[in-house]
Amino acid sequence: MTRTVNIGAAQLGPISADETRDQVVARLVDLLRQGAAAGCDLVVFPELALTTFFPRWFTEEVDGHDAYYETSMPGPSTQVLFDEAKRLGLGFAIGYAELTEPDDDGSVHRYNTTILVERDGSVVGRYRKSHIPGHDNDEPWRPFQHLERRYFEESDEGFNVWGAFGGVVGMATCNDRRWPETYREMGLQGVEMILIGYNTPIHYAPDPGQNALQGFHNHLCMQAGAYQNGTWVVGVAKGGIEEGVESLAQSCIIAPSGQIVALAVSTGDELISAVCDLDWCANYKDTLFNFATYRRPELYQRIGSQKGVIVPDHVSNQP
Ligand code: ING
Repeated sequence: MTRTVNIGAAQLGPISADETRDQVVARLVDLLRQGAAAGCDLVVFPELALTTFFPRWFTEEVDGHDAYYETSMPGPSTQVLFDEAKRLGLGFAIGYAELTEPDDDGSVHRYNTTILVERDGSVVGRYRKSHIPGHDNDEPWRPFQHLERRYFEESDEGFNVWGAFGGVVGMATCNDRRWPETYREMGLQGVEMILIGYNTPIHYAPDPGQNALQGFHNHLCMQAGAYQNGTWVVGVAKGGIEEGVESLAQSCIIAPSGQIVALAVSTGDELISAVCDLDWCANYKDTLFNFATYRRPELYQRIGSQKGVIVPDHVSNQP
């Protein structure tokens, strides 16, 4: 019996700063219904799917954007999303800004979070973004800010996987997809589908030469991650021109072969879907990328210990 999951990637167009949660959730519900009509079991929403990408603006106080965070999930505005998904018999994954309850010392924590919700409405997985890009203070030379390092903490929880939708599901967020370790950490845990939401401005201020390559780099890293770990990868964008900043769309569903099997064609709200055969993963996990047989972990961390290897100054001999 082949294990298949019908996965929908629910790409979002721009979310303006003054769009209310209820207005955004109405768009998400519409995409859920499109997913149900397409026979989806699981619909994947982007990173920060409930609000505009607020780290593009500097606030003097770090809590200056707290109105864009969720203190509970589901919360007052998102309960309808959970209810509709359950009514439709759909699971979903959604990225949002998480503001934690105060610790005993009164401190709170801010994470760029994604949760995985099964078809019965239960939250079965939570991932907090590990690789936080950008900068942590105002840099006026930029046409817009990318202050994720001001508004989100780096999570120390690492990359985990969950048994759900008949397979092994992992999650990552945006910049995580550019790091090969992201996929391998989950590949070593037998992941069969990795869900990745992203908000990616086309303009990369530190090196504008990369602007024209944003689409290429986006698919390059996810296709490589899928192939080298024998897993499905679902990349879901919030794209289009949001508050004057053009962001990459090109949401896609990638097979364990590295092939793109579904691709968004717009920069707006768009659902793409594919019936994903999870048993296809074994074609790679059990052959080319049979880690137990062919992988050499004992070699990989010995930076510079090999004779004659010139180690650049910036690469230290990690303990
Ligand atoms: N965004 C971007 C990403 O990694 C970025 C940051 C933009 C990096 C452009 C490089 C080039 O896709 C998030 N949210 O991580």
